[in-house]
Amino acid sequence: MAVYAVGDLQGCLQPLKCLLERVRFNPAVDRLWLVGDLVNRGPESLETLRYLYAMRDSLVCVLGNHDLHLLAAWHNVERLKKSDTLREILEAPDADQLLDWLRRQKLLHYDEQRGVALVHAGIPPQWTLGKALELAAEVEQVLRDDTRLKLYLDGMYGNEPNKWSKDLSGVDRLRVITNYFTRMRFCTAAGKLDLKSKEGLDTAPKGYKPWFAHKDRRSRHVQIIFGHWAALEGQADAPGVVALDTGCVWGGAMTLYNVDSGEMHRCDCADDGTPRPPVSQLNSTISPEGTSP
Ligand SMILES: [Mn+2]
Repeated sequence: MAVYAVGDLQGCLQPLKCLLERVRFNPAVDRLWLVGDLVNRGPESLETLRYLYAMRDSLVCVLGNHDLHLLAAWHNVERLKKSDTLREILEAPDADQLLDWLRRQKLLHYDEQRGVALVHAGIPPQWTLGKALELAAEVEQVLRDDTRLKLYLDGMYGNEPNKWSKDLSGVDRLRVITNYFTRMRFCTAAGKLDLKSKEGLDTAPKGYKPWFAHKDRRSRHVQIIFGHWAALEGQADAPGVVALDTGCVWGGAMTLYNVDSGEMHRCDCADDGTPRPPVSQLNSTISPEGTSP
């Protein structure tokens, strides 16, 4: 049995198939961990979701900002933006089945035996792994709760509050937890978020660093596998963190990581014949910042 983790798919199904063939992935015995952002921007979001749903028993999946955006659009189609490529999912006859599966996924996964965590954006420096798991579970419970789901999805957009406090309650509390796990890039040592800067490492405001670069980060004893940050190009310069978003949807590559051996595999995403946004748009469209989760 092998465990693999794969970077942001964003509707790019062919490179995923390329990687699974490369390692002769066997869904009967092997496991595939997904860092989230399964859909949006890429060419085959609906087919990607269907493909994953069909192999759901072999997957561990954490949600990304684009996945939450899809769930919000499922409940309120007005949430769709011009740059989204999610409408085909919402209009599919099997949409309810796929999205009901999606909303039962986690924000944070921890494999105790391996000492490895899986999360879309990261774990903020001020939280221990235990605290992070506890807070992720709060949001996961709301996602599964029909009576609270819509209120959460409508209220999750926005950049405030920009820092965790145990005194937060209601949708503000859920929003900041969600932003840490699914949108964070730069923050202070105390966990104050900057959600406005672009992806480039040189864009951080004074006092802010990549979440994983804070020396006293309380989850530093656990390996953390994450995606979301294509500009890192798979190079997070800190021990114990594995950055897997290598910008497939922008014509980069998709990366598959063997969690036990550390071996990396890449399949190129540029040559599958699908049209892509020019690289010049990368900064403005790489993630639905500002108004999206
Ligand atoms: Mn993302």
